[in-house]
Amino acid sequence: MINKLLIKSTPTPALTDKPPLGMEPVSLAEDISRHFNYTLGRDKNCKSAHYSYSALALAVRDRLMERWKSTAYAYEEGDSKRAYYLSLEFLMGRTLGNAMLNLGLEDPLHKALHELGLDMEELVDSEPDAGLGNGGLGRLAACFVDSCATLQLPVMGYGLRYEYGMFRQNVEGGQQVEEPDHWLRNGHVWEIERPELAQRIRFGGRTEIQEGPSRVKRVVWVDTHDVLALPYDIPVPGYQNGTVNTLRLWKSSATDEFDLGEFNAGSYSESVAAKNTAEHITMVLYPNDASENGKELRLRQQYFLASASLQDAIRQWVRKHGKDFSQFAEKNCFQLNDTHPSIAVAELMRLLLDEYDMEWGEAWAITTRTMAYTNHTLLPEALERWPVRLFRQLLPRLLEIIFDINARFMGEVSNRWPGDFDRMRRMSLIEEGWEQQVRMAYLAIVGSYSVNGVAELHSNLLKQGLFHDFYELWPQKFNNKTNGVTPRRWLAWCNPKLSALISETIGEGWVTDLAQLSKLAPYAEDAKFRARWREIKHGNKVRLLEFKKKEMGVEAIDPNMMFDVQVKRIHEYKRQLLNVLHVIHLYDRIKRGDTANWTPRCVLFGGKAAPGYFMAKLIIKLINNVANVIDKDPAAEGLLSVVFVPNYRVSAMEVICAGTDLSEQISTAGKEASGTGNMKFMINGALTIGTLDGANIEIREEVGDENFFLFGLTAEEVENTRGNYDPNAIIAANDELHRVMHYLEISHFNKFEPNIFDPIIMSIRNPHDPWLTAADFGSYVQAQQKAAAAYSDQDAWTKMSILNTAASGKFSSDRTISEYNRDIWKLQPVTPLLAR
Ligand code: 26Q
Repeated sequence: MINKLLIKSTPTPALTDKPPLGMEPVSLAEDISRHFNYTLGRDKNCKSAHYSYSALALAVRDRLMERWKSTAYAYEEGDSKRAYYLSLEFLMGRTLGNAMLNLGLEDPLHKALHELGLDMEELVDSEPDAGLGNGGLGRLAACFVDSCATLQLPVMGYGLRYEYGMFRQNVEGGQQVEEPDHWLRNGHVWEIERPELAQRIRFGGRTEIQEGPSRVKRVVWVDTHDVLALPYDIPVPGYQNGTVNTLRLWKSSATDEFDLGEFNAGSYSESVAAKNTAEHITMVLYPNDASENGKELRLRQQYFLASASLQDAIRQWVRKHGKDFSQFAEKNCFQLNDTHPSIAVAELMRLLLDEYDMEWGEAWAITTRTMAYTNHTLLPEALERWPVRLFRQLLPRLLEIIFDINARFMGEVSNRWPGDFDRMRRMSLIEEGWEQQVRMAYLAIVGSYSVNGVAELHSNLLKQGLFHDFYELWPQKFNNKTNGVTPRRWLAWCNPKLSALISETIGEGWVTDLAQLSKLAPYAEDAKFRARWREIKHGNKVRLLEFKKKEMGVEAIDPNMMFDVQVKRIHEYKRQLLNVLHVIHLYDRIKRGDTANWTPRCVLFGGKAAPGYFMAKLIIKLINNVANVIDKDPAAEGLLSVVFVPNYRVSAMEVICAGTDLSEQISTAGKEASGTGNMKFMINGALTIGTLDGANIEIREEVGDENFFLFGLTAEEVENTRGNYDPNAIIAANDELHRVMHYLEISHFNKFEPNIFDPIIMSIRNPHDPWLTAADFGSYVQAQQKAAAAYSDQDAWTKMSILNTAASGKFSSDRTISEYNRDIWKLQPVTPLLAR
């Protein structure tokens, strides 16, 4: 149903010429108080920070709302080309602080809250994180929508509104214990429900061939079990530019007539159960950041997102252009965040063929001119595959379309390489074997006009390895887009003191043009500037210690220690284990009395393990056991301290990255596609110790080798080591590693838990260890020694810290998004009516 009122009033003065809401302290205080008393119905006896937070958030939301509408009108009026970022994950974290910053409301709100006797920090901290993602890929999506709004690009994020986000992590007896994250329990002020835009999603059933009036035969998908997709819109403000874009999250819900059908058949309980299956789809985020193979509910989630989003985009198109799709590909682009939403390729075909009666050729031309695919992993085991059997059962019409796409594609391959049957087998969308599987990455490549990796090395390795056959066929599809992070959250918001110093020194332009940070480089030679830089880092370290104390109780740590930090998902390829082995080595040195010229260090770990990932959970246990032994040993006091911060999340990183001295980026070369934590640390003046992996390579290129602690095998050396790796010989030849292994092998850290770390010991000693931990230990220890020595010269360290921030401009997601736009989306920026 088209809303006549809205259409009529589209840009009429009545709606747009209302005086904008006041942005000064008095109006703000009035609105906060009105929301507290009337919208929320509270009074002076209400002491809960939650309601004050909600009142504040609603006052801020009102200011977003005006700009949100005026942005929507501007896009509508200009008939702009649009891009849609399809992602199963958006790891947004908190919204309030970011909204205040982007609306330029921080100062006036400070004053308003002061008048009302409220504490801004307490209110900001009472907001739960929106943890609708696992890690890098989900946070990247959040940084990207921020940059799109700041660049005034008409881009909408499409995702799922999970009832339960990423689990909360507790540590009990050194072990990870998962707790559900019911983040919506106290309501979510930032979302607007749009039931009028609900979409119907089909599952199950079967296909039939029917005689149609216009065509000889027509496929229809019948006897389906339908589910409704309800959109919830979240505002995404640009930085002080009047643009507010939309993140549209879908929630699943039962349809009415489905219930009724079952009810009429007399099976009331079955109908309630069916309602349950419908509502389960968006119940929980899969907490696994490597593919969890074959889970039906996950495939339901993926199709639900793809179908609802495509139908929504097509609805907008048809409203304006009717059923004329001739310009659709010029005006729309769908960016697929990994293969997770890649069923969209087949779904767009289905919608065009079956719902809009298009011919195959025309539909395929539109699909392959609108889809673009980003790959985020090189690990072959993480490539998504779905059993054909599951597809046939859940999405029979989509399976037919995938087979049709494959038949035509195989024709193309055999044209290009006649008789090369091995190549056809390798490139087929269908993997043969004891059970046929659909290869989702190949579906994404075949259906897209652009395929990109997320750092130079990663993109090159895709072309040489994983996707080599496809690169030979379509070299022009392949490109690189090195990741970035938003400077608003990851410097302006999370490090206010450093931001103020930077703005005072080089002006405020860096907030939307991070390359301007290079103007800081000369100040590395200015002793006064260095002193202020150092003082701010010290303050941030104190803040980090307070955060740690709040999260896990007291225990004094000296802020003058070097803060050596590794926070990220726990994965064997990320090698938290290598870091622990170095910690044990430092402990061994202390026990041997080898502490001349010692640099005191606090080694901080944080990160979640997938609940079913045994080795990752065991590594958490090892970190905690080692931390325990070291913290109880008076010999280590003041020299070495180890901390595992439980429940690592976006809002924790905001405190952690600002207070870090040394950033650990130590994955086995060739395994980390890019990394983005590495960038957040660099921007905030941490030095990196790292391998030549992912974006580390580009970080080192930007800052120079003299300001980076490099170690380890290269990706090429890693590949060449396969088959002739002898970790036991390395251990025997390296006294330091030998001693570390001895500590583990005499159960020094698990005296009362016999053998629990045996799997870890065996993995290090295994000649087939894919992560080559022993191979890189020696050079890692050397690089760590260099870092320690450098830190003991505080003046030299501070210079390097300043130079790291100064060289970090490339790693803004604004730069990344400008490149996506220049090479892939080709959108025009749009200034809304209510600019600012
Ligand atoms: C797939 C199928 C079923 C269940 C879960 C999944 C799944 C979910 C999340 C698979 C992978 C992920 C997340 C991957 C991820 O975060 N990759 C990281 O992406 C970052 C952004 O590009 C890179 O910087 C990191 O290097 C990469 O590891």
